[in-house]
Amino acid sequence: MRLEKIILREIGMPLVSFFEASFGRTTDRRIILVEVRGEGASGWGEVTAPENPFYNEETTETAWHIISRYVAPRLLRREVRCAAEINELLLHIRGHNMAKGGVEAAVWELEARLNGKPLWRHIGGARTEIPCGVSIGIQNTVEELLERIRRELDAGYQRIKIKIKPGWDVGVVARVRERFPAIRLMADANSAYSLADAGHLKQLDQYYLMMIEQPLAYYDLLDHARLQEQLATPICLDESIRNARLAEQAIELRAARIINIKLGRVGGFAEARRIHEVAQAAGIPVWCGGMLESGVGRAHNVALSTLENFVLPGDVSASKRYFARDIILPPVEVTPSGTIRVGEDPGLGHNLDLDYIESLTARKEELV
Ligand code: OSB
Ligand code: MG
Repeated sequence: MRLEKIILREIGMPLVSFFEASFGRTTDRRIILVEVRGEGASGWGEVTAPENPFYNEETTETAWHIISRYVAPRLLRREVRCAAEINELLLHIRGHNMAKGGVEAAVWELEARLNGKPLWRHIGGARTEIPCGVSIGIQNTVEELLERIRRELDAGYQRIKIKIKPGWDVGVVARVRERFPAIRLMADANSAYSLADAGHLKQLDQYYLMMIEQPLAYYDLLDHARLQEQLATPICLDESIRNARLAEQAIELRAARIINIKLGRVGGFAEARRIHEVAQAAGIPVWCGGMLESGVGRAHNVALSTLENFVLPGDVSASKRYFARDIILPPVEVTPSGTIRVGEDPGLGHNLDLDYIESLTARKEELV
């Protein structure tokens, strides 16, 4: 397979409502779309780096730089055997997984299209319907949070994740539990705590959460293992799991009982599949996380979620929860029972709304 051209587009998309995590509030997305052209077809990917380096080190700006300066020159004008090889070709670029992952995923999509297969089958997916949950950000008041939860439950979503931070944690979870005693509920701290907070976090045990996600530092496995020893609530790692080796280390240390896999954070489908395998072999369930993606990244997340060990509902939800209008047609939709179904159309399984993408484009670069 010869990759002829990589086109980067930065699009601006306002969120229908702000999304707040412990690290800050997002109101407008700046998303890099990657179009990889080769063999007369196009594959599409999305860079999931956020606007600011508050989730991990990457940003929209750094990803643009890394792709245009390092990733594209490495992949263009050479014979690439298969999409599964891209990860290795980019190993010399340290870190910057989201930049690399956006391009890697685009090559998988291109390859799927060239083979006339849906992306989810091409990566080895096993299920045609995936269970969905929602991630609900920190709200201005607990009443607003309760109202949002009710809306998402009415829409059919199978589990609710709320964001927590110091000052918006035990008391909030208590009120959510009081109102919704039987729902599948979990909390994501995005690294807002330290091991010194173990006693405080232990209070969450009484609310029988499915899991607490990434309570401690984004790079720390050892302290998560120490915290897990003290908690009944399972710890799920997100930020800390950047590759399959770290997943092995987390499992061996008992730092996590559940793993959140994000395509971008781990550098694409090849590494996501390796983490999926490592976890499966150890009896650790996984689920697919989200980064407020547009339809392109969302469709990739749906495809990833069809792998066998994605047994827990992911943060993979309908386009309309994020954007008034998505860039793919049809948008990602969720059934009344809180699932997304995949079909047999090749590649992404959605059409790109190219005119709309063009109208959202703030900058564009063609790399040859
Ligand atoms: O930690 O899972 C996270 C959004 C942005 C950055 C980090 C996270 C999130 C979410 C929302 O929780 C996931 C989504 O709905 O796309
Ligand atoms: Mg998270």
